[in-house]
Amino acid sequence: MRIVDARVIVTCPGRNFVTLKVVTDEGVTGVGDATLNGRELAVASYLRDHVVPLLIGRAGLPVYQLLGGRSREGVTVYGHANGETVDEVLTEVARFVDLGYRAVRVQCGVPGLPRTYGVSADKMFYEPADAALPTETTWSTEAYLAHVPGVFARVREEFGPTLRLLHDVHHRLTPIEAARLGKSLEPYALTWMEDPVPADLQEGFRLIRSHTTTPIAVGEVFSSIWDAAQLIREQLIDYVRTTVVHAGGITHLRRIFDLAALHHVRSGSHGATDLSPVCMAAALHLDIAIPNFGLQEYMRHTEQTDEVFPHGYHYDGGYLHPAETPGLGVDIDEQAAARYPYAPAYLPVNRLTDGTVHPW
Ligand code: EZ4
Ligand code: CO
Repeated sequence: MRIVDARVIVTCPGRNFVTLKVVTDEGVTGVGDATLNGRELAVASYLRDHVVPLLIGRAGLPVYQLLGGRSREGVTVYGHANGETVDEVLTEVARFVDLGYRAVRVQCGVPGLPRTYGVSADKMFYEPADAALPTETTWSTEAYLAHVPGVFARVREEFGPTLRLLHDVHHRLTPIEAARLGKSLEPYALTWMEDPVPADLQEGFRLIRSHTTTPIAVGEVFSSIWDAAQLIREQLIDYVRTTVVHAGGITHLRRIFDLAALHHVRSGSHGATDLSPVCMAAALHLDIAIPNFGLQEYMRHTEQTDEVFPHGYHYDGGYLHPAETPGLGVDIDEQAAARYPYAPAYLPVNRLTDGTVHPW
């Protein structure tokens, strides 16, 4: 589909309007309002003489071009390295480094806790919704806070100062506990400490912020700009992790990222495997276009998922690249989808060692 004509229509049905009508070779047309009150003809000339010649022959564009075009060559991604023991973690980090990753999230088992968030037997294909009924996990803030700094000390020792390291607290601490964790991780220069506390109480982040320079990322469960507005305006976070599918689609997410840009906050969209390749494709078009892109989470989907959602984005040397085909560049193979019927799967519940239910 190509643009074959673009006409500027100036009319005055009671008042002046300048309208641009774009016509394609497939008969699809589109209109846009270009009225500038009192300067209508200047805009008409601008469009006719300077813009329309640039449009002829174009169309069928990938979404990122509609968002203003590329700001960068590729989308820097991070992967999930995890292990029960520190040695296992080091092996997993090395695997990501060998694949070209420049940023790695590090999660480690905690001695004394039978299962910990972020640690999986499946390694790269980690899926926390792992059973038809919720499994139970155990939590101890004391054991966790005592163990994590040592893990990062080992990772830094092994991989040096420039590999970008991240860690997900998964909303398990109070603000003052998170402040302590952030302080204890400062020597290891994390790119971010994720979801240190549940973010419903936005002002609670002031407490964390006033104690530590470890950068903070939050927002994977936010559903609108209002969930992040105070955090962004008061510069209480460094990365906002909102996603296309949870936070209102591409247009609303763009609005959140634009507000963030004004306040030195960068994007760090959630990209767990429970977000389909459709969401990932949309995220990549935004990521490549916005000025304040930070990092994109990239948990690889399984072969079956990739089969159901054929897509044109691809990984290369630490970057994801959005498809160059029109739109998002992702499809759904309905026949393949029908071969995989719904199967109930729940996320775990989490309890303190005395049985108290605790955020997962
Ligand atoms: O636990 O998407 O940063 N990533 C995460 C994920 C979530 C899953 C489940 O909702 O926190 O692993
Ligand atoms: Co997270």
